[in-house]
Amino acid sequence: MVEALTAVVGARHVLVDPELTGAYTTDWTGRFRGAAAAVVRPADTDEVAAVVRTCAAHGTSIVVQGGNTGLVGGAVSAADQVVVNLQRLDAVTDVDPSTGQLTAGAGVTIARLHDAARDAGWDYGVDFGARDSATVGGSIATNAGGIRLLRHGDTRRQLLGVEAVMADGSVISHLSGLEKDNTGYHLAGLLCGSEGTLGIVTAARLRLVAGTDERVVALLAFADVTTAVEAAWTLRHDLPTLDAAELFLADGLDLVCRSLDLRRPFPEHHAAYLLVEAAGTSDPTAELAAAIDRLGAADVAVATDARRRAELWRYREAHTEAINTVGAPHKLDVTLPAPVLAAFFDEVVEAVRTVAPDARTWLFGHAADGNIHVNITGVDPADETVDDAVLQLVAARGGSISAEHGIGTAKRRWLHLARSPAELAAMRAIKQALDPSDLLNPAVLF
Ligand code: 2HG
Ligand code: ZN
Repeated sequence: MVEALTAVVGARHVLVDPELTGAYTTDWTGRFRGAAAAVVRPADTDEVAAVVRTCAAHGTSIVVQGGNTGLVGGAVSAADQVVVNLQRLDAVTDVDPSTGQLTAGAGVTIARLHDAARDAGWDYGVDFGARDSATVGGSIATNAGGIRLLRHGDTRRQLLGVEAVMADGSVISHLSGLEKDNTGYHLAGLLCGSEGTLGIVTAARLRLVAGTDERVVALLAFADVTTAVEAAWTLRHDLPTLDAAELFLADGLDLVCRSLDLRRPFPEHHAAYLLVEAAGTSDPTAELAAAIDRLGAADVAVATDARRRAELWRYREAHTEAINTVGAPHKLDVTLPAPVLAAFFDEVVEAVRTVAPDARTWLFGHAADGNIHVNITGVDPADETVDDAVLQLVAARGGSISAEHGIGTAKRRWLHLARSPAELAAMRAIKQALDPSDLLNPAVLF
């Protein structure tokens, strides 16, 4: 099989030495450690199709991978599998500044996509902390949400069409970018969020959003979580230019400042913080300041210039790397309905304490859409007791067990908490129809 794969992509792009494959077989957090028969790096859609046919002929299943920044073990392979890494499919083509569309290869990073959109006088509506490594393909596979979802929606909303290699090696290509096109099943929408289980997305036609160059960031401090959460919802209603509303807590801020050697943002300590960004075509500072006045914040820091804005964002975005310095975390990315969101903060800490008294729970996330990242450190990577306690609580409160990271291999045990037997049967029927031999990401989702 390795010989046949080498004939397709060239010897340089088939890796079998564990020294070389290691970076592709361990996830970003270090919690999920896999292996691989080979890591293959095809250059284009035709090579991906040939790789799929080769693996199928050898009865070897495939794990699809982009920037390997996923947080649910969805791109971590086993010793008898082939990793198909798509980072070389990194072309941005057919940029159309008049309609605000472009085509991006699966391996284009989210940061590069933003640059390409801005070069065309537009912007891309989805953004998140892993932007420098995460890829278009991975963001489609997981239907990534991120920090601007409250304004521009999720990745699926940006998707006009895809090119994809199916499990039988056939290629579907729908990159014309027609805005109105109700002609049968929306296959791009189906592949988006399917976590590589139905087909391998190799390129996407993406809708861009109008550029909003005038930006202001404010960090607000609150005496309690309830006031901070309510502030996020109030801003969502009162401030049409709201681009992001991100929440974190006192212990998370302490950890970030300690591990990254950052100066604290305020002289006093506060229980909860809300990082808010407003963006428009004219300066939104006065509008933001007026909205903030009504929120009951204990302290406020405002930044208009790019350097200072980035400094304020750092307190929020550095949570992921700061938590990793404590140890490989269990990550439970969940959404709660608005009415129970604030109470969830205490409830989840208590739920974890009950089953793992020595664990630490870190809470932060996208407050305005109810998405909280529950990170738990001090627990063995393989011990799923805390995962079970948190996800059962989330389901009992009417929430989602995966807001934006996907199910991967990490949460498939709990999929039944989020989907009815009839929904699961429909999902399995789709998988069976499109990938009857279980060739693509067989350990993911089900
Ligand atoms: C974020 O919002 C990412 O920063 C990562 O979704 C969340 O590290 C996490 O748990
Ligand atoms: Zn997030």
